[in-house]
Parts: sequence; C-alpha cells; structure tokens
Amino acid sequence: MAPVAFPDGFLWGGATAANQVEGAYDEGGKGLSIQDVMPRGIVGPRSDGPTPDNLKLTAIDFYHRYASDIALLAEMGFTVFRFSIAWSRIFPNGDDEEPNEEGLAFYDAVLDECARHGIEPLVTISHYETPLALAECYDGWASRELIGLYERYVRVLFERYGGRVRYWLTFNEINSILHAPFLSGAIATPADQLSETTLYQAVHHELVASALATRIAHETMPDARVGCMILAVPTYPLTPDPRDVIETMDADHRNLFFGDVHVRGTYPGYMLRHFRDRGIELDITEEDRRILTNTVDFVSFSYYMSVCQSTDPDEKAKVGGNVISGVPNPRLEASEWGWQIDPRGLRYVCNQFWDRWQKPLFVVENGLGAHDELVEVDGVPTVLDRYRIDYLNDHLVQLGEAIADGVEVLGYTAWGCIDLVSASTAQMSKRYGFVYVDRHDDGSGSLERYRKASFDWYAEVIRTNGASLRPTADR
Ligand code: BGP
Repeated sequence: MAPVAFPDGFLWGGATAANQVEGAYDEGGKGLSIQDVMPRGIVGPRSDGPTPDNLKLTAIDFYHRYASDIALLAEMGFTVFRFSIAWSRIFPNGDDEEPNEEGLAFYDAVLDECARHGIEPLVTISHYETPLALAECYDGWASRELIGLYERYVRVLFERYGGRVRYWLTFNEINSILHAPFLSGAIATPADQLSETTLYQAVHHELVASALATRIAHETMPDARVGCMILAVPTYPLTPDPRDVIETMDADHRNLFFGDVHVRGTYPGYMLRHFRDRGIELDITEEDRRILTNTVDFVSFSYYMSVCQSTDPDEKAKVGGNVISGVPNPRLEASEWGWQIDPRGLRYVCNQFWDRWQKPLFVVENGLGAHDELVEVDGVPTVLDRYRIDYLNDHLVQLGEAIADGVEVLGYTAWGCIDLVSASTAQMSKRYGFVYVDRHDDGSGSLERYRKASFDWYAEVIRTNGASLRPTADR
C-alpha cells in the first residue's frame, strides 16, 4: 500500500476542555459552571453545589500548570492546540454587565504560551461548561435570552483575543443537546419533563447564537475561520432490510441536521417534516432566519465510534457510547468503556460530510479512553500504551485514506492529549493522554506529569507529517 500522505501545513495537535483540565473552580473570580455540580458526569446525579468528590474542581490543575503543560505539547511538535474558554471565568454568572478581567488575563497568558511555541490556538467558545446561574435562572438554552448573553460573551472574546486566535468553534458537539440537555444545553428542567418543543426551541436558540457569532467574527476579524462542532457517529443499518436502512437514515438525520443548518443556513425539509409530524411548533422569527444565513467556514467534529440501527424489537440491547447510543455492531470490538472501535468509520464520516457540505473538515477529537499503568523503564516512570498507539495509528491511516479520497482536512487534534477528567463518567482513570497525570479517581496523586510511550510515537508522526504511520493490512 502507498504510504499515508498528509498535505503540507496539516495541523497536528491535541484537544482539551477547560472544565476537564483547569481546576481552580473558585479562583480568579470564576463563577460556578454546570460542571461544578456534576460530580459523576452525565451518568450520575447532580449535587447541590461543589462537593469534594467532584474531580473537576481541581482537575489536573492546568490553571496553575499551563505553561509547563503547553511546553510538553510543544515538545511533541504540536502545531495546534484546541482548548476551551470557561464562560464562567469571563462572566461568572453569565449575565453580568462587565467581564471579569482576571479570567480574561488567564487566557491571555495561555495564548502567550501557545505563541511562544508557535502553536496555533483552536478555541472552543462553549464546551459543556455554561455558567450555572444561566441554568438555574433561565433554564439554559431553553430561554431566548441566552442568545444575547452568548453574543455579549463572544464579542468580549473576539475583541480581546481576535488578533491572536484564527480558528474558533462555537459550541462543542452541538447535536449532543438532544441526548444530554443539561450537559450540552444547561437546561435545568429534568429530561423526563422536557417537551420536544422546548428541546428543539433550545436547539434553535443555539443555532441562531452560533450563526450570530459567525457573523460577528466575520465582521470584526477578517482572518477568522469559524467552525461548527458536531459529535459524529456514523450510523449503519444492522441488516440489509430496507426498513433498517430507513431507520438508519432517520437517526443520521438527527445529527446531520445540525451541520445542514450551519452550512446551508436554513432548516432542511426532513426536519420540517419531523416537526410537522410531531406537532412541534417553534418560535422562529424573520430576524432568526436572516442570522442563520451566516454559514460556517469549516466543519469540525469528534469521532470515537460508530453505531448500528435496527427496527427489530428484539435488538433492544444498546451499545454504550459517546452521548449517542445505538445497537451494537457484531463485527466490532469495544473499548473498556464499551465504545465500539471503528477506524474505517472515520474515513466513512469524512467522505459523508465532505460530499454533503463541501467544506473543509477538522477532526478535533479522537482517541482511546483506557486504564493505564505507570511502570518504570530505566528508572523513568512511563506508560507502555501500545493499545493507544494502535488505536490512533489505525484512525490516522483511515484519515489519510479520506484525504486520498479527495476530502479536504485542515488538521487533527487528539482528544485529551494530556490526561484529564472524563466528561461522561467524571473519572480520572479513563485516560486518553500522551502525558500521564498522577491523579486518581479517589482524588489522590501528586499531579506530576510523565511521558507515555505514545508521546514519542506521536512526536514522530508529527515530525514526519504522517509518513511514520504503519499502514494497515487492508482498507
Ligand atoms: C466528547 C466531549 C469531550 C470528551 C470526549 C470523551 O463527547 O466533547 O469533552 O470528554 O467526548 O468522552 P469521555 O470523557 O466521556 O470519555
């Protein structure tokens, strides 16, 4: 097989989110975010306030260690670093009149560190960390008022960081709101009491806010490139039964809809039908429709797994997954957390998105959450994470295949490039990093950092622009 070829200037790096790395939840004038009351992630109950068992309150202490952490990323040769800004550091309650200068100064310092190492920042404006007060006082994105509050927030970010940040993402995994309304949309109403109309109204508010941010970015920062961010879950029919194929199409539409609005600037017919069939009547103003025509420059997405769909009532078993679940694929193996591993799904979804939207793609999350064991090699602590290297190698080979298919891909940021707290389970033990962080599920640990075997492996992939990847036996 021909070696994998990545284009010149392809951006290589990793990704994090503020709530999963920073800690310092009550320092620097930060207000509480929804994550500060989610000690068990999305799988467990919320708490009334910050509780000592919530690992995210300290996380990996990136807030105090960002300089040495970014230096480690630079050592691997990163040319891009995706991180998010904690909204509650900038507007502690979300609806404050004035931003918090100390919060702004923190991200100045992070950006300075990126610049020092020649690393391009890729900034997520909202990554599952809405200020808690917006959930409690407004029911999160169910309220139209959030559009104006988000606008105030992005105007501050663009004005302050516009000269230094070119790539912006409006909402992390925006389609996850359909499955995790509190995590993704800060909607405090319990999911079982939430009507579909309210949920889709919240979706609409986010879509308008995203398009508004895109318009403001284009007006105020001529070089900016704004992307939407979608949780990509390629969906396969479990059998060739045409009913399974249509079921699959319907399930896929629920995700593709978000990209369709971001790229085409209007609601697709299949969603209008969905709304009609279910009696969902949304408040969509003429001004909203005008704002939605401000379409994105690129499409970014996370990719961890694929799922199957079936109409067979006996196929009840659901495979666990990255927020979105489905029927297990009998041809695939799964991670220790039950996420089915499917490198070819990455090639498939790249082609699907490119064929559909003809917009450059950016893979902004991908990786393997696994238990790691710290061992000593020549007296140096490390992790021999061959399993992670294999996972990433096989996915990158398939990304190379997609590029060979003609798909335009701007870059790749491996999720959790430094170990961090898991979003779904709030565990430390679900590790993704090239860098091991000595912290454990019970909160113990020195927070020391150690390079894993995958650290040198990834550095070599970046140095050779992908040429060092091991081709897989078949396509
Ligand atoms: C995505 C989120 C990330 C991240 C990742 C891995 O859904 O955007 O925040 O955490 O999934 O998920 P987890 O941490 O649950 O393993």
